[in-house]
Amino acid sequence: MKTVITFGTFDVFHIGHLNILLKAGALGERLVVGISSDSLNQKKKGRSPLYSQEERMAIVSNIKGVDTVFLEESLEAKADYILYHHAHVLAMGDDWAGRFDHLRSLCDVVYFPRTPSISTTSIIEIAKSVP
Ligand code: C2G
Repeated sequence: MKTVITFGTFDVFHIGHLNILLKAGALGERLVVGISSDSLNQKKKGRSPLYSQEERMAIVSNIKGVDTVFLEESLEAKADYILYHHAHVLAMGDDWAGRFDHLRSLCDVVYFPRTPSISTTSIIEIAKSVP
């Protein structure tokens, strides 16, 4: 069975997140999603997500087509996660283009175009600007 793996924070879940999960899932029969932990976000973005890791895992695990979710504790551990989950394909949005090419010895690596005009940051900015 062809397994696809993808990673993300998926904070304030939106259509861009749904689109990449659907596109990634269409590449195989089993979709595994690594949800970056609160502490990893604190490290890489300097702030915690609005939604906790438990909430983000609950949302993503209930999206149709997602078979397994797990906590991504380190950005550098992708090879371990790919091997552990027996992934044949790593799929990511093209904001990460080129960043995971070194994993091509382990699995196929696919970058999808990001969904335009939507991001967690822009949603938070709009919400803040509402009087
Ligand atoms: N995405 C997208 N279109 C958008 C926004 C996001 O296709 N408009 C994709 C991103 O490219 C990524 C996935 O949705 O593949 C999750 O995005 P984020 O939650 O922003 O994930 P990020 O913080 O980039 O974490 O190890 C990698 C990290 O865990 C990725």
